[in-house]
Amino acid sequence: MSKLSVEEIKRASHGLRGGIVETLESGATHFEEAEYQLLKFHGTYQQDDRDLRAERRKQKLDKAWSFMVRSKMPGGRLTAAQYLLHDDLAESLGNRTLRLTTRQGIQLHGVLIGGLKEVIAAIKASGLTTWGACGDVVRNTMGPASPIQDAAHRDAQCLAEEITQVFLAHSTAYSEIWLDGEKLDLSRPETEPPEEIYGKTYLPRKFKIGIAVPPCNDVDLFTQDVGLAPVVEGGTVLGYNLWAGGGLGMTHNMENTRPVLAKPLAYAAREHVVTVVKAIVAVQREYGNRKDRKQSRLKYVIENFGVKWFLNAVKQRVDSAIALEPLRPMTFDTVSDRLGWHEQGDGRWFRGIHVPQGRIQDYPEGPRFRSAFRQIAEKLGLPSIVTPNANLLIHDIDESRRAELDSLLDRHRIPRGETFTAARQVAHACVSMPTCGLALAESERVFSDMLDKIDAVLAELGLEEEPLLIRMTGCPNGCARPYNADIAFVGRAPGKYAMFVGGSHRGDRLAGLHTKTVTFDDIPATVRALLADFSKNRETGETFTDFWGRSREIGPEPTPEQFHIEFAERAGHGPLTEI
Ligand code: SRM
Ligand code: SF4
Repeated sequence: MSKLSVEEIKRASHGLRGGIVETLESGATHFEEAEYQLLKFHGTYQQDDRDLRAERRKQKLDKAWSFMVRSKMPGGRLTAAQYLLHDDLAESLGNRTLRLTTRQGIQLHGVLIGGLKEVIAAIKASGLTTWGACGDVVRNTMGPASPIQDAAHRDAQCLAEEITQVFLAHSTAYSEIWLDGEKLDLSRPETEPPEEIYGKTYLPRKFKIGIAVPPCNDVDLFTQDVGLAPVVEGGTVLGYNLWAGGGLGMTHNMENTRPVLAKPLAYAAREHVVTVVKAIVAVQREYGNRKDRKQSRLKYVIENFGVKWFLNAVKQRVDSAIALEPLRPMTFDTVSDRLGWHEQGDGRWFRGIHVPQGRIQDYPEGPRFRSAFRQIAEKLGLPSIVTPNANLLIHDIDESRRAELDSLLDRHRIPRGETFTAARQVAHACVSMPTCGLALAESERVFSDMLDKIDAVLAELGLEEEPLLIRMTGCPNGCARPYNADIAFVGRAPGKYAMFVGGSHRGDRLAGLHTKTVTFDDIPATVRALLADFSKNRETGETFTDFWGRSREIGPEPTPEQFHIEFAERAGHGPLTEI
């Protein structure tokens, strides 16, 4: 029998049920393709331990199957109890680590099929959900991480919650499968709750929304399908600027796949923002490519039809009284997190803690992140926020308890991230090996070593304070958002990476292909050559981002057709044309 497409699987799934229950009850160690695709909508990915693959194959054993479970928290907010629950689950049913994600989620790895129901039910009971954390729906909505008590931050967080509620799929499959909810009589489809927003086949692909409060662009809003930022006047949020059509995934050497930064769309008054976002999603549902998943993101709809057409299509789907005006002026200065101590604005404090690659674990002889964060939640009862750079902010801290928190961190040998080089503070690498089924090269596990070497280069050149954005991924899908970084490494094959240069620490410029293949061992020397040039030729006060923008004769960023062409070759093509 020929393999069903994801569209066919969704259509035949009875609201994303498929045969998930049957497989769960069968005692199988893993799911077959159709159920595996549906499981994503429920917030879990089937994986296998890739470190063990070869040996198990030799021994004629099946793969070592397990599941990643992803919790979805709008704007990354976690109560102390919710944090503790994840830690408990990691201990009893996971691989004893937690992974903060680049969309402010939290992942458990290594859950066996027999533990899935308990894990998902417990997360739901804690007030969070895994429903729609993955799959062809609106994913976790990102919001400004800093818990600053002003109108813009508060409203952005409310909006992230509103968007989350509006875009939850209505199917009762989740409650039936994982929460022992009432079973739907599948012979009476009229009893199925209608999916007004998604329809029977949901969206053509994943859909991502992020809200930033300027000047901080921590959510990397230009990489989102829809990016939003509040316009504030006299302490009141009047409305939001909207950008649309960002997205990063591409395939090496495949010219019609490429990252795209979101384009300015419109300004909408606050009371109409959710309606406008719903209209944008509707256009993508209707026009997104359902035949080729490599062409199915909103970015290609907008690239193919143009922004003007797209804005008109959105206008046609909202009440004519809703004004979609030109964007109001605003600027962004950094995608970085606020590490260290900061005032919230309500007399209390928050503390940003750097978590290397977002992995919460206790390192033998090193920092004990897991024990420290457990105690912060358990003993101090403090809530936390996952940042878009996969760090953790602890907040709502009274002045009188700051010393207590610092001493707890010291006892667990947690380094002060705010003292790191500026580059290290914001650098990130995706999960990759051994859990990610798509990884072509290492990322998370080699990143700290690579940063140690780059730190040495920065020290040698006196660039420790330079706001340099460095990111790495194990494949071209772009989970650590490499393509708008100053310098990025994207896995091609074991030990080999494509190197991209020329994005920006503000997140507002696309990088270009510097070198098709650089080996892991050659990375420090290659970075050194770039930074030595910068150090020698920069103008006073110029950042690497600005230096690159000024000094590239061929233009700072590639046009779409140039994306897969190395700089050296592009240079031979003459000056850039306008995008
Ligand atoms: Fe991602 C697929 C991990 C953020 C683009 N991503 C995957 C999978 C599920 C692999 C798979 O499909 O089998 C990875 C699981 C690895 C593991 O073992 O945990 C994975 N993505 C992650 C996380 C955990 C990386 C991290 O270091 O934190 C992030 C989870 C965020 C969350 O909580 O929801 C994560 N992924 C992103 C981002 C960044 C973002 O959303 O801001 C991107 C780029 C932005 C974008 O979507 O364009 C991203 N992930 C992808 C893609 C490429 C999509 C495309 O349009 O081509 C895939 C592959 C796919 O969808 O086919 C993918
Ligand atoms: Fe896996 Fe690739 Fe995403 Fe890294 S970028 S987590 S290797 S899919």
